[in-house]
Amino acid sequence: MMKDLIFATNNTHKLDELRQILAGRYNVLSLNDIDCHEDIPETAPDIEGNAVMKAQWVHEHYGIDCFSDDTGLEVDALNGEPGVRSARYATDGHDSEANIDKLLGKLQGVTERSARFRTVIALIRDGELHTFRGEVEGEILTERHGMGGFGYDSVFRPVEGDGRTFAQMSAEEKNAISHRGRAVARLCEFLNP
Ligand code: ITT
Repeated sequence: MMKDLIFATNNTHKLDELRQILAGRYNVLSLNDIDCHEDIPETAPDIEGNAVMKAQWVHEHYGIDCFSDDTGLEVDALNGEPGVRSARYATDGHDSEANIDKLLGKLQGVTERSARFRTVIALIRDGELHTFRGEVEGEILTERHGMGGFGYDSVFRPVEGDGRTFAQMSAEEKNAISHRGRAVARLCEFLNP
């Protein structure tokens, strides 16, 4: 019997990635699967705080073990923006196309385009909190390349790789080097040492 793990996210792309990475090892359940349809607060000043807030909220309201992911894109030329505001950079909603347009607009004419994705995963197991981190260095291109992935993937080219963006890679290729893939690898090591 595969063990259930609740992933406290409303982002179906993240859910798909996690299900693929943990396939055969864990049965990843979504908020939908546990009939949670609320908007979980994410008001902390950094991604670690938001990851912890989401996992604790589900634990408090449902009394079950769970984990969450909070991710930010940090662009050096923008002093780490959009960072913790990555999801709502351009609008109040999660409009990835508008977020990319805003980012490319701010970087117009900027040649130093280094950036990184950072993920913090917060796990609550047996009432105890554990956090896991993952990062990937890269750069922001001047236009979109590729149709895969989600969020900012089409403008992010990882340093490790062959010049393609995350949106031009297969899910396996992205997961092997991505912020989330790395954070999940640490989560797995902890769960199955
Ligand atoms: P939750 O329900 O898990 O909070 P969310 O979409 O609000 O989902 P985040 O706050 O962590 O998640 O997302 C920050 C933003 O960064 C959001 O706009 C995503 O589209 C983007 N993002 C997250 N992971 C990404 C990835 O692997 N590649 C590209 N963009 C990503």
